[in-house]
Amino acid sequence: MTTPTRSGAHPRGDSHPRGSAHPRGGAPIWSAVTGVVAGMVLVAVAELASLAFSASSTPFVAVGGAFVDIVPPAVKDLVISLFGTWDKVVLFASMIAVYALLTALIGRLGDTRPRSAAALLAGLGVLAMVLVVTRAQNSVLDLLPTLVGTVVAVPTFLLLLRAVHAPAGADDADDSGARWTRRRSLLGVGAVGLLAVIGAGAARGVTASREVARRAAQFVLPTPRTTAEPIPENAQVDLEGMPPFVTPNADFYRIDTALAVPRVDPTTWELRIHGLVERELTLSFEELLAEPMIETNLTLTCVSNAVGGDLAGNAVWLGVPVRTLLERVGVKDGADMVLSRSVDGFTASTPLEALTDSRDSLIAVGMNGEPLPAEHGYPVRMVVPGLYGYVSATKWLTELKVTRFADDVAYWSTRGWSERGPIKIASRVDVPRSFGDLQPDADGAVMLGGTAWAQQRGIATVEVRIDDGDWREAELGAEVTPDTWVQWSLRWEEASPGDHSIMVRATDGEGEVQTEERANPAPDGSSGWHTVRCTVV
Ligand SMILES: Nc1nc2c(c(=O)[nH]1)N[C@H]1C(S)=C(S)[C@@H](COP(=O)(O)O)O[C@H]1N2
Ligand SMILES: [Mo]
Repeated sequence: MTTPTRSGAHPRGDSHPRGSAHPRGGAPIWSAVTGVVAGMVLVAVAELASLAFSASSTPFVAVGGAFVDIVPPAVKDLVISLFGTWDKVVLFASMIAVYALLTALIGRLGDTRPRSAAALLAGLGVLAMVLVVTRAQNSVLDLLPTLVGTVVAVPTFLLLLRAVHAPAGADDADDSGARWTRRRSLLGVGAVGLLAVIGAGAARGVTASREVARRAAQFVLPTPRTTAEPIPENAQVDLEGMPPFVTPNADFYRIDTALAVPRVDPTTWELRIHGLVERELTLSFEELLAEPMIETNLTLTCVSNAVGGDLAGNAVWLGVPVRTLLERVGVKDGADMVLSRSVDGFTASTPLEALTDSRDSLIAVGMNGEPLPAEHGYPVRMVVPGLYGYVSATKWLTELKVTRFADDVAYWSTRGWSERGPIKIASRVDVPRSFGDLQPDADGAVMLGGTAWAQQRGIATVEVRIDDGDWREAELGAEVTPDTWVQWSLRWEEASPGDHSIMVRATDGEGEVQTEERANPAPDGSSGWHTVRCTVV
């Protein structure tokens, strides 16, 4: 008696449509692959369907965005310190890995319990839909791409599972025929996977080219009423390896929680100013452009910047002083904070006085003579001298709520970061790079160089200490404003061959010496003296 029975030697056989008598050495792996391919179909179809919606309507972007929102500050800090601005690549790669693992497990389950497996796959789709619609910039309609993806992926999954397990035909004895049919099924699975990859790639490509087209249609910047201080030539230390004094837009560091850069249409954009004000104000983009604008040099820095890190950039910003708009709406007594909000739901809490005192806090539309790049907040963002970006530099700005610290909490403040973020004094060695070589000149001297900043107070002196020597005062490049970084250089005369350490500290315009005390970025910015090790060759 060789007829398989339900309780017999083939316990897994009952859910296979037929052919439990088939040896299927590869089936477990192939069912896992089937799960992964079905998962790819879900994402690819959703990506393609999202072309009719917004970039943020794809499940991947929504799931990643939700993940970014719940990750604890310590982890965010670690990821940024390990990967810098590659953080998003790392996030997407880990998401892909987790997703591949989950769908592979679902595929494996499909081997014995196809219905439950299909339900789980659908469950993943539903979970993604929930996350899509709860993203701030999305509406209910944005769940449609994921819905379509799920509706296509689930039956595809069941079909592929059946194909992978299908016997040759009625005649089980025809072994070569069985192998041939099997090979065809596996090829089919591969082909569907390939199609999914091509579809997703094409969708991404279209999104990217739309971005290019949109940029081409950007507006012409208005002329400022007062132009920025001209940058003297000697602001830039003339030494190979020094960063440019003005950071080109394309090289400007980018830090934000947005996985898909929000695409804001300036023709429908509005800025609403409300809260503790005498009269609310809503400005269209055209109205904003008609406001008197000023230009200002300002170095932006991120609270996540580690000692010696490069999450800082210096640009010329063009915009409307926040002060003038706040004067127009009339701030009521009791207000001490302005909560700025982005189209993607990010918020920052800026102390009211930083927006009403004499500093150049701007509602900015221009960066280094160009409209804001999409990554840096197009069409409108805020910049505030003296405060870290997370409490002031809201990109894709759409709302200012005049309020009180007691009543409202900003995005990062609910995640363990300090609700106020004045920038700490910072200085770093740029030349040499860490573990770099230094080549002495004919006189046996080497040039050292770096950058220092203390926005609002300015940098008074920078000192450098080589090995255990005395502090030596560095030469400073021209200071453009107290809100911009300065570059420093030091000629080290008697550089002796061998390994050395180079340490730097700055003193701000108020006489405060940068503290040696090491602090991590969380909760309110790193501190400590930057030291690099190098070799004089
Ligand atoms: N909408 C939005 N704006 C944002 C952020 C964000 O996550 N979302 N991040 C802030 C932080 S933490 C910093 S340091 C600056 C960085 O600005 P940049 O990317 O133009 O350098 O933007 C700020 N504005
Ligand atoms: Mo930041």
